[in-house]
Amino acid sequence: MDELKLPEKFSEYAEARRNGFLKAKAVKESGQKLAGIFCTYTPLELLDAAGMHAVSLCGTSNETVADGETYLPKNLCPLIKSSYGFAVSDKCPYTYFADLIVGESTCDGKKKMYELLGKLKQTYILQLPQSVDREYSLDVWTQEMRRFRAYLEEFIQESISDEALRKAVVLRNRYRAARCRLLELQKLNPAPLSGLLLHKTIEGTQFSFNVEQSITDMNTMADQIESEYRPDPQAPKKKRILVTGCPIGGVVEKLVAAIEENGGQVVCLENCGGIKPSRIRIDPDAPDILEAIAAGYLEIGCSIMSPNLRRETMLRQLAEEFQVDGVVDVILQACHTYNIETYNIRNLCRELDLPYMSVETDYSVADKGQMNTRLAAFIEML
Ligand code: BJ8
Repeated sequence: MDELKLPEKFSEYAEARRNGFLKAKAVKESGQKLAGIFCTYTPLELLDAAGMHAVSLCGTSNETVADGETYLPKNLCPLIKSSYGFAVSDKCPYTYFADLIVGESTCDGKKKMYELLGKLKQTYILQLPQSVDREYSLDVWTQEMRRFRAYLEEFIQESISDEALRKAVVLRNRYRAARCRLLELQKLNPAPLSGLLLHKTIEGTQFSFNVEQSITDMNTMADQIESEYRPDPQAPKKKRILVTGCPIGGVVEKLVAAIEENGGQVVCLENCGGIKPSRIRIDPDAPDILEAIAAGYLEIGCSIMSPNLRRETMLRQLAEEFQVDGVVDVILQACHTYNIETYNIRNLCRELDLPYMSVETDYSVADKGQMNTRLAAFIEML
């Protein structure tokens, strides 16, 4: 393919996490409130309707893992240790600026970490059902939405109207649609973007503190890519890889390098930084807007649900839509739920006749060489 000239917005968003501190500070100085979040189950529409900005506090750096280990067991997922390490060492300005932290009862490690976090900052935990199959699951999660709304109303000392929630649903649907549009450019064959840039760009939109602007920018980037896409028919074909499993923010550089420097290309990011939460659509005109929001978020196929059939359904669809050649399942060390699910995902891939590999890793660079060797061999074999 001819060298694709990427819109400048890409580098702006790729750096947004690093450069967003000043924006967060400006948000605070203007008297607006900031909510720190950790999970894609967080109902952003409620925070929007409360006039609060949401910012991800998920730790993606190895630098604060040691800080986390001072208080937490070493045998814990790096995402949890890094996140807590940031909070306890005051190294994360977003945590520092956050007026409120919102967590969910997802995996054991995260929910127990939130208890400790609650001693440092005001923290609210939404009690997420552990299954979507029970007839009362939606009821439980809807009750949690109602309780959270009441909590936020108390917190901001204002009421949150249904109308504000419906407006927020429309905005977030548009945000998710723009995100999907960008992610789905990779259905083009050959795919136009590197998995690293795509991941960083999507991640960056969570640090812009302006959802409307992010929507415009994502659509502009997609327009530009579409109009400038001219594949070179002579270029060697790359193997099209789907990445699934745990969130990859803390390992994306070594992982994508190992894939893309060895003849592969990450065409589909299924996990939480990618498509998984982006396909949620919520009806803004639903009679009970909180129930509709609850139902939308229950669509997320996370391994903390038992069973977690939604993940398998989505993987089947994505493998076909993105014409995938192989699947790489990323497990953060000590993430039991995703680790155990590798059994099901391996079987699913066998059924789909798709080569599969699971990679267990942490945020250090210690396994960079080994990861590179294993992924090179995997891609070679495709
Ligand atoms: S919806 S994937 S963001 S819980 S922290 S489960 S890696 S041991 S992050 Fe997640 Fe929400 Fe699910 Fe997505 Fe494992 Fe670590 Fe737990 Fe983790």
